Amino acid sequence: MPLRFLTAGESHGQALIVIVEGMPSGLPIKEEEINHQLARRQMGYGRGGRMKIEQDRAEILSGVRAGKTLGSPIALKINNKDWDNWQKVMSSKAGSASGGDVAQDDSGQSKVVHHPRPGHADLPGGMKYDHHDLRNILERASARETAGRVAAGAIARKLLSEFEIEIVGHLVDLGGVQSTTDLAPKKIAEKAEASPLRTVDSKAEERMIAKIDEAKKNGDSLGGIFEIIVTGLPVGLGSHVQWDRKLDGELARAVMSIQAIKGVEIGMGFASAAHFGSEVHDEIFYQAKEKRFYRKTNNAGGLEGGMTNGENLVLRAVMKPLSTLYRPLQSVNIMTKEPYQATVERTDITAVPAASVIGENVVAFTLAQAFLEKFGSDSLKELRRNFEGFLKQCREF
Ligand code: EPS
Repeated sequence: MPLRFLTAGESHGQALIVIVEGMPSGLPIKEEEINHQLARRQMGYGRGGRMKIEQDRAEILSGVRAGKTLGSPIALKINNKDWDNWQKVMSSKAGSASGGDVAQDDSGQSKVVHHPRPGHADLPGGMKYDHHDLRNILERASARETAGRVAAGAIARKLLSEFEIEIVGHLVDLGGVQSTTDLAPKKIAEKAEASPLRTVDSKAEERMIAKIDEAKKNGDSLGGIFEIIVTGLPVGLGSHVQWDRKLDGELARAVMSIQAIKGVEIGMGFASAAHFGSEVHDEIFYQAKEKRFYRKTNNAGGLEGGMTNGENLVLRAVMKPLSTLYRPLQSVNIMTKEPYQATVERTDITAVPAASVIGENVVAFTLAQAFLEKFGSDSLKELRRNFEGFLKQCREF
C-alpha cells in the first residue's frame, strides 16, 4: 500500500487528527520539525483573529519511538485552542446545542448559519448532506483543516530532505500586484521566509500590503498566485504508462484540493499557448564529467511525460479571494427562501502566504509518495540503497 494520509476534525471542534500510513522505519522526526511547518502556515500579513488564538502544535501519538519512525501508522493530534469558546456549540453529546436551531455560545449568541456565503461550500454542502444548519458544512470545509495536511507534509518533507530534496514556496502575485525574481531557489527561500507576505520583491510587497489594507477597509478579500520550486529531484518519479501514475496529475490534484485554489500550472503553463513549440521545449545537453543530461531552460517545469526529468520542479497555483466577506454579498435564507445577506464569519483578508506553505507541504507529500513508489521500501536504510543504486544506473545509462 502506498504512502497515504487522512485528516479529521472540525474548525472549532476539539482537535485535528492526522494519520500517516506507509512511512518507512528509521526516519528521524521530532514534534518541533512538524511544529515549525505549522507555525509557518499561521503567518502572513492579512490573517484574521483566529491565528491570534491558536498556536498550532502537533502531538505525536503513535508510530514514532525514541525519535524515529517505526514503520507503523503515525497518528498526530493538533488541539484547537478555540474549542474552549465553542464547546457548547460543537459538542458531540446528545442534548447539547449542536446541530439544532438553539446552537448558542456562552454569551447566548446564535451560531446557526442559514445564509450561505457565495463561493463557500455552505449551500452545495448543506443540500448534499441535508443540513439546515450550514455550520455542519463550514466547520469541515474551513481551511483550518489544512493544518492537518501541513503536519502530514512536514513528515514527508523530512523524508525528502534525507535525499537532499528541498522545497521552496513564495508569492508571485497578490491581488494583481506581481513579484518577479531571477534569484536562485535557496535565496528565494531566505527572502520569502523574512517577508510577511512570503514574497521576495520588497517593492511589490509594499504595494501588496497597501492592497490588503484597502481590501480590509472595504470589508473585502484578496487572492493571488504562489510558486513552488523543488530542487534535488532525481529523474523518473511518476510514470508515463498509466493516467493515474502521472506525477503532474497527482501534484495538480494535491494542490487543487487546497481550499480556494482555482488553478494549477507547471513550468511555462498557460503562457505556452502563445509560443511556438521551438520556443517552449527545453533542448537536451550532456555533461560528460558528471555523466548527466541537463537543460539550459526549464519551461517544462521539471516534468516530461508525467515524470520528473531531473530539473527543478516548478508549479504555480492561483487562490481565489476568500469567500467570507465582512461586507457580505447577496444570498438567500435557506429556511424562508427570502433574500438575505450572506453570513459573516470571522475570516482572513487574504491567506495566500499561508496557502503557499500548505502548497509546499502537500507537494512534499505527493513527491514522497512518488519517491516511495519508485524506491519502495520498509526502512530508510533500504530506501537509501535503492535510491543510490538507481542513481548509479542513471550514470551508466
Ligand atoms: C483558518 C481557521 C479559520 C479561518 C480560516 C482559516 O478559523 P475561524 O473560522 O475560527 O476564524 O480563520 O478559514 C477560512 C477563512 C474559511 O473560509 O474557512 C486556519 O486555521 O487556517
